[in-house]
Amino acid sequence: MSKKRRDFLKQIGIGSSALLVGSAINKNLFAQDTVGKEQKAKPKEYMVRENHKLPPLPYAYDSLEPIIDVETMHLHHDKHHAGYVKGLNKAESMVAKARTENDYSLIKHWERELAFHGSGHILHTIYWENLSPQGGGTPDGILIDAINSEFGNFDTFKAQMIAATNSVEGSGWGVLAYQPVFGKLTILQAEKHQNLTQWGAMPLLVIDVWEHAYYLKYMNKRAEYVNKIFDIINWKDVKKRLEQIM
Ligand code: MN3
Repeated sequence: MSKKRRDFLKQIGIGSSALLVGSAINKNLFAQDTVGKEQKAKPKEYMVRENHKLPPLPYAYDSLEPIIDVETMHLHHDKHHAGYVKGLNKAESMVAKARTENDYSLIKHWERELAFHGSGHILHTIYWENLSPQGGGTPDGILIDAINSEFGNFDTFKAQMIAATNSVEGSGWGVLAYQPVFGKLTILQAEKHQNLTQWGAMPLLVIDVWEHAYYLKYMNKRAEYVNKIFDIINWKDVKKRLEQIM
């Protein structure tokens, strides 16, 4: 680090101990105040990206009790979802670094991380909003019209959604999606977060069946969790997602 930069950081109140912490904070500052000649002198500097933030839950942690317990909500949101946000930021940073350094020797790994953590972040963000303490019941408006059109009626849709979600192999999701290419709803399974999709499908309702979503309360009884979650589905949110696409 140049003396000039050290002086600059001192001026803005970042002392020498903070500088020793290293990692993201310092690299962000480096990238932002690297201009002109210094940029040429340090061609390998790159921005550590923190584009993605963990969104807060749209309700209290204990408000989905007794269907989803408060301990599961804390672990699931604060640890698991936070981990996907962190992993996505890291993957975006590392592909940016690969571009800057023109070194793509690890690109396969980071592209896989982009797919896994990016999809994990997207699906969890939808999952929280899909649920509500005031949820349950049945959908209305264009959502029930689209369900009736594709599945015949709500009960048939629900039977397929539950069967597809329960039978996800290993960790994954049941997904009700709108497929704009075909102009209709479809039910898909996702293994992990990113496998077994149709390109273009827009998730409207997602049910997380990774064990971390239910194991504390339901243990190995995935089907019981999937059945009960229908009592807290926020159909207004699911309908809003369809309205925004159509
Ligand atoms: Mn999860």
